[in-house]
Amino acid sequence: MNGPNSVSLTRFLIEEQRAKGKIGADLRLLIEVVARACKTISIAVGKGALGGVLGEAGTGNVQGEAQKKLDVLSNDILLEANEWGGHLAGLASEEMDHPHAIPHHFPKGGYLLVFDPLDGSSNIDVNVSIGTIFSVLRCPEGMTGTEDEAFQQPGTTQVAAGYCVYGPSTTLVLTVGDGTHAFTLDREVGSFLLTGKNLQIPPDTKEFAINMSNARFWEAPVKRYIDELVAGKEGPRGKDFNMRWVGSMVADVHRIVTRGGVFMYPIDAKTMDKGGRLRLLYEANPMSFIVEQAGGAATTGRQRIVEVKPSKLHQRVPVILGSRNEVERVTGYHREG
Ligand code: AHM
Ligand code: MG
Repeated sequence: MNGPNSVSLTRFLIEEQRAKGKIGADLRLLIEVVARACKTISIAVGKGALGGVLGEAGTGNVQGEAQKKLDVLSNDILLEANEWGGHLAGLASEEMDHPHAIPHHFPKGGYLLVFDPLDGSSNIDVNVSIGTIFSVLRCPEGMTGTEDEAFQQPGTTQVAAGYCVYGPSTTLVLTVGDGTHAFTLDREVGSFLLTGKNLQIPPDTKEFAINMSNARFWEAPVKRYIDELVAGKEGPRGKDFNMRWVGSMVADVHRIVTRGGVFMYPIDAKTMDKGGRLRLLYEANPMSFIVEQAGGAATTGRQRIVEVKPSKLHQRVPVILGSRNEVERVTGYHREG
């Protein structure tokens, strides 16, 4: 892959800026800085037990979840990398109650960055793929970027979104609203190289991802849909389906972006009072943008995810995304009730 004709992330972004006018210099800088932070996180993750970074941090986040050392470290890496560049008005993350203000001695810019620094916390200590998810918004007029409300924008306003999966290879998947593209980290050279241009999620699939242990809590439309898949060839779908559940949204979505499938974390009796399991602003919205730009679909079961108007920074939402025809089918079951 690496050679005279390889396209680095930098070159890709400059060409998007030059040829298509899709992005400006500030957004290009922002994405490059996030990518650089992901490289640093990738190195920390890769050291595993040797780096002394595994285990609990001994703290909790705003959502009452125990933080791992790597959750905290990844959050700090992203904050430090992004606060000095002059491209951001503010940053928010899963690991912080409220947005992080840009220190006064640094210039401020017009963008907001919101992220899940290390998604898949339960997989950190067991050497299973984990990742970073991020979304870029514009800071609304009249706001400073330190208010929760500044970030509470529907996903349709995202100007860029991406994730970086730390698996057997480190892969950054990105959209700036002009398709979804994948870049693999060349560890020797230290740069991300374009390895997948204009990824396309097949509209049909034989693979689904859901935490089956929640089956008894599901709503009727989800139960109906999954029962049909599990019934296989002998059931109403007339074909066998296969199930995969990594337990890291990044890894499950990356599989779907690569070869299709449907990913579901629906609302259920256990998460009803919270509105769902996954977070809207830094999990569901960026993943929905990426999936839609790759020809897939993403809904709550009742509404396109990116059209949900957030009322809280850490709002949760039901998630059904991936191969278009499957997402439409399960959304149809919700409509029928
Ligand atoms: P996290 O952000 O605390 O890691 O939680 C989000 C993760 C997702 O990556 C994954 O899809 C889901 O939680 C797994 O949930 P479960 O443990 O119920 O299978
Ligand atoms: Mg997460």
